[in-house]
Amino acid sequence: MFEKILIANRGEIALRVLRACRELGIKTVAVHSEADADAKYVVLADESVCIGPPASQNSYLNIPAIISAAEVTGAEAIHPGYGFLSENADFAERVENSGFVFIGPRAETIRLMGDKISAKSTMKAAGVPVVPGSEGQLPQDPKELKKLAESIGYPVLIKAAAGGGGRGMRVVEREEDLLGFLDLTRSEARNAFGNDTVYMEKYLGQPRHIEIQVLSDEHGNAVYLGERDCSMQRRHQKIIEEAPAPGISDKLRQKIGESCVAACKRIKYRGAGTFEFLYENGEFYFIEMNARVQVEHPVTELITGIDIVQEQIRIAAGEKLSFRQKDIVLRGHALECRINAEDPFTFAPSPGRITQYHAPGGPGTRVDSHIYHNYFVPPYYDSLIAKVLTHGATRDQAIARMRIALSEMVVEGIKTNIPLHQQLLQDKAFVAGATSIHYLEEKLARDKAKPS
Ligand code: MV4
Repeated sequence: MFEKILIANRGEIALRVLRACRELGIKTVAVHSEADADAKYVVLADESVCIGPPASQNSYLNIPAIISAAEVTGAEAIHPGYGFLSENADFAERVENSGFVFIGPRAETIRLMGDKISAKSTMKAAGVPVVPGSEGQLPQDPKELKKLAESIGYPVLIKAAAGGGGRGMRVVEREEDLLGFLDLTRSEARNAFGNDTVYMEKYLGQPRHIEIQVLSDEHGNAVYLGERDCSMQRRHQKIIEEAPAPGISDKLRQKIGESCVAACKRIKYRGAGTFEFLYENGEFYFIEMNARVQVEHPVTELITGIDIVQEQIRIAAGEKLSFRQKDIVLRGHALECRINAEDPFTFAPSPGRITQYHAPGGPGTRVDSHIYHNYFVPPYYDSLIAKVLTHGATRDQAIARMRIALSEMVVEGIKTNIPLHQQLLQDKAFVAGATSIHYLEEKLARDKAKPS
């Protein structure tokens, strides 16, 4: 096992990784920007290194500064968390070429999954069900393009190969828009990603977003840890996640889970990963793979009892998974509410000093947060300040516990989206487990038109 790990991230996930290291008896190095000098994880870490000014570009994305910090502190491995450099194949490569272990997949796997066309064709070949669409690159000939769209069936969706997470997509409802929208998406992709490769898929109108968590070691062992439903989102920012997904049978879970495990073995996947699916009319359709730990990983931890971050570290250290698929039992139901420093209804960011803070607690409640009384939420980064999680024997119990947790939580001095969460926890469709990826935006539009 490693003796010292450098944590190349900030906020709640830096603290989450730090806690995993401490439990494994591993020393930690925190790297931080000038704006995060008084962060909790910086104080708790065994060592810390300031890597630059507040802007992420000059600090948390500053590859030479992070590698130098690992060199001067004698860290053996680097945990990238999520966001920032976590899915940057060049970073993973430079970390390994500098003699450190990257806690995540091999650079080549990150690159494969970063190109959404190669990710999809890899998964299809491995037996994972994918959204019907073009195979590889699109034809040049307009007639061929129209024939392809016709055979997929309108509406179709044009997606950038270098996109993902909702960037670089356009729905085409009818043939007369096809060529124009294709050019538009291509030029947007060229501007945004420096790569104008696009592909085409059947557009699914009302899907849910369900993802499968996997762990895969370097000895050919892989497991799936069930699924999460992340349909409650706005502008591709998830706000509530849960596990298991409402209405997924054990049989269907097993079928889709086994296909993900087969894919992991086939590509020799290393570490924790997530297969993202759209789920509509009882069918799963793969869209993307995330080659990192995700914000919402704790809902899976609560129902499986497995510490995903510790497993990432063990796998990176070359250990074998200590459990098999049959050892994994899903117990009860878990919810996560992402608490953001923002206006609950306009979504305008609300950085500033926290003048009062009381965290919720009690049976089945977990709070992952780096904030504290008098903490200053800096304006430079993501607005996530806390993840409030509840676990119960049933979904209803997890919901009841979440209502209580949110009612106990006090964050003053800044605005938070707690009031929005409180509304959603009373929402009929949410409580019935009957939403889709468009539900929240449609609800917000309705509420705006007709304030209750
Ligand atoms: C889709 C889709 C409908 N049909 N693909 C958006 C983010 C990116 N990961 C894929 N996305 C979508 N792909 C087909 N063929 C709808 C979305 C989508 C979405 C997906 C997951 C979560 C939220 C979403 C919000 C809008 C659109």
